Parts: sequence; structure tokens; C-alpha cells
Amino acid sequence: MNRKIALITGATAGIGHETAILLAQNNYNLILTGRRKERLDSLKTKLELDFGCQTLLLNFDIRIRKSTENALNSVPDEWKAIDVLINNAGLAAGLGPVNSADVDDWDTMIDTNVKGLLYVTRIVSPWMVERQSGHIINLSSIAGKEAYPNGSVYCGTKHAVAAITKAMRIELMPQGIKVSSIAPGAVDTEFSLVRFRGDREKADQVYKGFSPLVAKDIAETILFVITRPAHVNIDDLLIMPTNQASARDFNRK
Ligand code: 8X3
Repeated sequence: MNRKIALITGATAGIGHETAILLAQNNYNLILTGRRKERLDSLKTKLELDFGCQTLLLNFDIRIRKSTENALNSVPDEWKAIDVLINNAGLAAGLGPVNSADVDDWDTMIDTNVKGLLYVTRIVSPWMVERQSGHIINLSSIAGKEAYPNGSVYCGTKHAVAAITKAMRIELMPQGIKVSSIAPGAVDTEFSLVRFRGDREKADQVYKGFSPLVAKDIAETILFVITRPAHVNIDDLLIMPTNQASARDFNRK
């Protein structure tokens, strides 16, 4: 394969989906993972037709360790030369105080945002170590830098991603592998719809009165980060809407 290879987790929607399109346009072949098979299938068709991108689909739930291991261990050898791993899969479930939040929501967030990221990295990083080359991008959040009320566990998972990223950076530096964290503020994707269990009105309130980031903004940032020269590693990038200055400060019109 003369195109580079990127693996994107959570490619069925939002930032993962936009990043898949942008990387396909920029000469990457793609391994795309996600839970929703029909969405993966239609994305594959689009990327192959529009951009001549070879695409390998892995349909599994990142929360389930065995499924994740089985899917990744099934990757053919010629696809194991992964240049870029984008640990994008993540979600917020619910918004509530520690005394009454739903414990199942906590499990979902911890299992997806922290454990899922680790399961994938544990399998893919040795392939990079073997080649002494690669780049791992972890999608963090403003919630990985600040804690806000009713978000204890979501913020906890993203703080964990930030800590894991920093340690990975140090561990993998001698192996010739780049590690970067990208931490967005408010991005208008399915994120809030998922957080509020499909309540469109509540989700829309989050982005009301200002222009949030869109998935393409983050996809473009990822492309920038992975196309720096060999001697440049972008360790940590916080990217916010112009009218959002912290997790809780918005200039709404
Ligand atoms: C998403 C940003 O502020 O909703 O990670 O937690 S926030």
C-alpha cells in the first residue's frame, strides 16, 4: 500500500466520521471501527467511490474487551503497519450530581472513554513499536482540563485520558512514536443528544446563542497535527469555540 494507514475508533459519527472523510481525501487508507454496522458500510462505500480509499471495517463495541481484542487481532498483516491511531471513540452519558447520577452511565463512560481507549492502544502500540514509527492521537476534552458540576465522571474519564496521554508520550518517545492530545470544547455533534438520551430540546440548548465548533474543525486539527515534520510533536492542543472561554463561560447572544 502506498497510502498511509490510519485507524479511527468511533468512525460512525461526529469527529470520527469527519476525520475519516478528510483523511481519505488526503491519501490515507483507513481502518474504521464502530458499533453501527450500516453506518460503517455506507461510509466505506463513500470513501472508496469518492476518494479511492481502501477501507477495512471492524464492527465491535469498544467497551467489551474480548470483542475489541478479537476484532483487532483479525487485522491482516498488511494492515498492521498503522501510521496513525486516532482514539476518538468516547461519549458522555447523563449529567447529574454524584449523589443521584445513574451508575450504569458511569460504567458506560469509564468503559468507553478510558478502558476502550486502553484496550485498543494495548494492541496497536506494539505494532508501532515493532516498526519504531507511528502517531497516536487521543481525543480528550476541555473536561480533561477542568471539572464542572454534574460531570464528575465524564470529567474524570477525560482527566484520565490526559494523564494516560502524558505517560504514553514519555513511554513511547524512545520508540519513535509520537503521542498527541486534542482537547475540544463544545462541538456540535451527536455528543449532547447522546448525553441527554435523545432529548433534542436539551441538546440544542447546549449550543444555543453562539457558534460551537463543528466536527470538521477538529478533523482539520487532527490532519494538521499528523502532518507536522518528523521532528515536531504537538503534545497537547486545546481548541475552543471563540465564544466559549472555559467549560462554563459562554458568550451567548
Ligand atoms: C465535550 C465538552 O464541555 O461538554 O467534551 O464536556 S463538554
